[in-house]
Amino acid sequence: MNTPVEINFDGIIGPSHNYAGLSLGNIASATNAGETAYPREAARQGIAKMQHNLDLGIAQGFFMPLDRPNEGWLEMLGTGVAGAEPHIRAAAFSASSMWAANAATISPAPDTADDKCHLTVANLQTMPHRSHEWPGTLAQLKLAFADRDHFSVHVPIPSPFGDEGAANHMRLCPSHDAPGIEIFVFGKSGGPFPARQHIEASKAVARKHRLNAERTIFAQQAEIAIAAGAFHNDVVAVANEQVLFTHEQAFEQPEALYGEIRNKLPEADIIIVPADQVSLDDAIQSYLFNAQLVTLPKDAGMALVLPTEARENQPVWTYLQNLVAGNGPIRKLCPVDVRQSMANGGGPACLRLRVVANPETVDQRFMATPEKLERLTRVISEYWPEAINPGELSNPALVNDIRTARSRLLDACGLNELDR
Ligand code: SUG
Repeated sequence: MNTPVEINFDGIIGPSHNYAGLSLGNIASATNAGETAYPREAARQGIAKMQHNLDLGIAQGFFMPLDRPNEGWLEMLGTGVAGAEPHIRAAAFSASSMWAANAATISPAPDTADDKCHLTVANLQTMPHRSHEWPGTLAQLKLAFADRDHFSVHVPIPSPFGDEGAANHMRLCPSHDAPGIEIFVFGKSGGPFPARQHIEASKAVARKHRLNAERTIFAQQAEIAIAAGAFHNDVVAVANEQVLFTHEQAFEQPEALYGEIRNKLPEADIIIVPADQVSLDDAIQSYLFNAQLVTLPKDAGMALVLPTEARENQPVWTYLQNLVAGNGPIRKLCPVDVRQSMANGGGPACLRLRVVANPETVDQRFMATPEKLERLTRVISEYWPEAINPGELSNPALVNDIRTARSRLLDACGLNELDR
């Protein structure tokens, strides 16, 4: 079995999961600031999503939560957990590495000049709480994809060029194991909100991944989409194999982009959701595009693994039901409950990083099986805090519980070398 397949690596939701309102431009994060979070329930929801995808017949992997609070980072800022101002303390505690779509950008081997799968860890420098993720993420990528015959792992793009990883990158191809085209979506401005992906970062990633310029596209994200709360492109568009499923208002120059895509990949199937059926606001509230658009085994077509919020939004659900009733490639809707992550602006697709590779070339400690997911659930049920309010982050007992919880998970996966 040497054919590369799509593997979804989910970020396990860490024991410090909380709602601190840290992400300007992310409506859910702002709305839920200060609410009590439920890390144990959150992590179980994440595991259930992974099990659901295994049940669909999709290869699944995972990444460990990072060591939080990040005391090394606080030290660089001349402070510590007890003395830090609340917004800095919250940034040090954030469990934001759960959103693995922001971990790195991936170019599978069929697209690259040296026939290796290239991964560039994202610098995430626009948001302070995410800017210190990359060293911990890089350590895991180097372990998981240590096989140098098949993978090439790159350090982050330097400042000041913000890079948010796969959330702003789409690949279209006839099938996962065939050469495809790669679309890098960058932001220029977003009204009152920051554009997090810089074009120079996207171009640098494309160069480092040794992509063919003829099969690479750079497209600007619509300013109105960012201003409406689509802080990453994967909130308004998703691609899988030959299908691009996108909101009409996702891109600044949609017609030019669709033309370039059809030109470079004639078999592309572009499904455009019109704003008069699903408004940008409904798209962002329901996260219908933050679905995992996956290819089902046995020629069963494609499925959208969606947040349950999409089922509760009437225009969105009506649109989706009509979509799967038609003759198009998307045939199945699978709502999953990831509400704890959703309340921080992270849907099913945010929680995963797609890597096209032969699973046998990946360090098996990062690959999921039903038994392993059960083992992880036992650790989570025993050690993850039940509830966290951002007001209690300075409590030393909580810090201790969070540390112990992560260590037990590393033990369970044989990944203690990731311990600090
Ligand atoms: O970067 N939320 C994340 C959500 C990331 C979603 N990822 C993708 N769209 N791929 C973010 O805005 C909120 C944390 C807080 O407010 O406590 C947060 O970081």
